[in-house]
Amino acid sequence: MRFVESNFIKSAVYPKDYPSSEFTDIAFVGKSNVGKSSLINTLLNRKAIAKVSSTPGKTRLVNFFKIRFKIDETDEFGFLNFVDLPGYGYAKVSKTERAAWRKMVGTFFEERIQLRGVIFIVDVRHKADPKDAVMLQMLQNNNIPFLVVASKCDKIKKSQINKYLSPLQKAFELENNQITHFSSLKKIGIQKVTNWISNRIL
Ligand SMILES: Nc1nc2c(ncn2[C@@H]2O[C@H](COP(=O)(O)OP(=O)(O)OP(=O)(O)O)[C@@H](O)[C@H]2O)c(=O)[nH]1
Ligand SMILES: [Mg+2]
Repeated sequence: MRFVESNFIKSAVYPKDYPSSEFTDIAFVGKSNVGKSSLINTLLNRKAIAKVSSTPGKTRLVNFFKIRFKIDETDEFGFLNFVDLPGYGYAKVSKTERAAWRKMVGTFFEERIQLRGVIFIVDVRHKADPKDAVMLQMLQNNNIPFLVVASKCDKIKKSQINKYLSPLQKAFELENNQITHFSSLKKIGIQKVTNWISNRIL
């Protein structure tokens, strides 16, 4: 699969505002500032279709993008939606906002029937975080297939990647094929993530 064209559709909070679409969704979740929006841009080979910011908490709504893809070794094309979900775990967020986030993301997982899988992004340098464990539980409770993507791997030495991935894999009780590393800066891991998405969609 190769992503050939992408367009922002809309932002939403409530299911009534989700774009109705006959196409399936792949969503992106993770703590604030882990690089969700950057990863989307990198996969799509776009500079800034998803808004990237040095200020955490930039993505506050559920953002939908329509993606046209080409299927490998054929002349066939198809469509899917990418969904950039707001990040969690940002310290300067009130209790009320936190509850609103939980409701917004929880409702999306429960009600978006065409959701086929989630790319769950963590910072490769960070130890297993209880907030991520809560997210994992939300995904498992809703039977949503997920791939853990350890981002910003350009920040560590190549030879150290397994040293960082193994404890995460262990803590989250993941199979080998449920975790991979990624760098938007160095464009590492694009193929693995794309293949996972392809297997969920095709
Ligand atoms: N070194 C490095 N920095 C990255 C990478 N990906 C993202 N960043 C930086 O991390 C910061 C946050 O990136 P975003 O893509 O906005 O992160 P996000 O998870 O969408 O953040 P929120 O929407 O605020 O939750 C920005 O300063 C990015 O430039 C990466 O692969 N390597
Ligand atoms: Mg973002």
